[in-house]
Parts: sequence; structure tokens; C-alpha cells
Amino acid sequence: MLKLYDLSGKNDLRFSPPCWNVKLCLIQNNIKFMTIPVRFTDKDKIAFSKQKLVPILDYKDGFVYDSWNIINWLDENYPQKKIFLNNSSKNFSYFLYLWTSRQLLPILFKIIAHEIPNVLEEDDIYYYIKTREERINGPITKFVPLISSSIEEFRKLIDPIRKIIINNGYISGKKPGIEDCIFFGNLKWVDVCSSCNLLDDEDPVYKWYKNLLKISKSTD
Ligand SMILES: N[C@@H](CCC(=O)N[C@@H](CS)C(=O)NCC(=O)O)C(=O)O
Repeated sequence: MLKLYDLSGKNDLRFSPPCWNVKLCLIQNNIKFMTIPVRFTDKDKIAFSKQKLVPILDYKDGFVYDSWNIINWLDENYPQKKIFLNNSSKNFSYFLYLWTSRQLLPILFKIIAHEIPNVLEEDDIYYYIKTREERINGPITKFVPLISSSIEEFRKLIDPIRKIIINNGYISGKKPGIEDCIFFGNLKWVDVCSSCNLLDDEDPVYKWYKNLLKISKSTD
């Protein structure tokens, strides 16, 4: 069976956006897998991959890391599942992966950075604070004054996605597909790590998220 190395926090909470994107893709395509929980400081567990990040997918003859590479690996190895419906779907999915990792997650990080220690325990709290404070060159609370403006910025930025969801129901079309999986992790991350009101209950993107959440529930 496929093994997915998945970031875990306090009480085995799974909160990593790219790990969620991959899990939702596996669940939605009925591909059997198990997860191996990896805490931030469990680097020895993933040392075999010769890099320090999850998700990592371990298959019978090898492994692949990075959510985009994993999704491509699944597409190539499960051709009957048609993970990318066609080349346009693959291109748009790649856009969503890049937009998420380069623009959306950094904005969301500003909103929730100071709350992430609440979902961690022991050494992981110190590891997270140390590595992130080095990265942002300041305290983990640095962005607290920017929370409401960052929420506004995020809501505006995702307006094209909102429009697609209003028109189609899902980002991929009338039914959920890989594009939905790649966007899902953004909202799941904030949902499980933060108490902020990222989206209004009436926002179509919030309703879309609630629908996808139901699909994701089987491995929570
Ligand atoms: N571009 C990568 C990002 C992977 C990544 O940043 N993973 C984070 C969790 S969301 C991680 O493993 N962090 C471990 C650490 O910071 O030590 C992907 O899409 O898979």
C-alpha cells in the first residue's frame, strides 16, 4: 500500500496544506494509502528522502516528494483515474500549485503564524518558532497587526476562484477534481490552526470548502 509521510501536530492533528492536497486527491480517486505521522522534529523518519519536507509518497519501488511531483506521479501511475482530465487541466493545476505555494500560503501564514504553536507540542513548538522567526527575521507575532488587512487581501485575491465556484460548483467543473484538491489545503490549514474568521459563512468559497471537507473526512 502507498505510504504518505504526513505532518502531524498535537493529538496527531494533520495540518499541512500540501499534505492535505495530496490526501484529498488520493481519497477522491479511491486510491488506498496509509499515512505515517511526522512531527517537525522527526527528521530521522524522513532522512531516507535526503530532504526535510513532507509530503513524501513512498511506493513499492521508491518514493517521491513535493505535492506537485506526487500528484504527477499518481497521474502517471494510475492512468485509469484520469487525475488530470487533459493538458489544460494539468496546466491550470500547476498554476494553482504555484499560486498557492508562492502567494496564498505566505498571506495565510501572516494571519495564523502566531497560532500555529497551539497545535504543536514539546520540541516542535521550539523548532517551529526558531525556524520561522529566522525566516521572517522577527518574532512570530510580527504579523498580528496585519491580520485584518491580510484577511481582506486573501478574500480579494481569491475572487477569480469564487467566480468559478459560483458558475460551476467546483473549481474543476460540475464535480470536484484535482484543481479543487490543490486549493483545499489553503483553507484546511487555517481551519485547523486558527480561530480567525477567514471567510464569511455566506461566502461561496466557504460553502465549497464545507463540501470538500466531507470528502476529506474519511482520514481525518
Ligand atoms: N512545495 C512543497 C512544500 C512542502 C513543505 O513546505 N512542507 C512543510 C509542511 S507544509 C514541511 O514539511 N515543513 C517541515 C519543516 O519546516 O521542517 C510541496 O508542495 O510539497
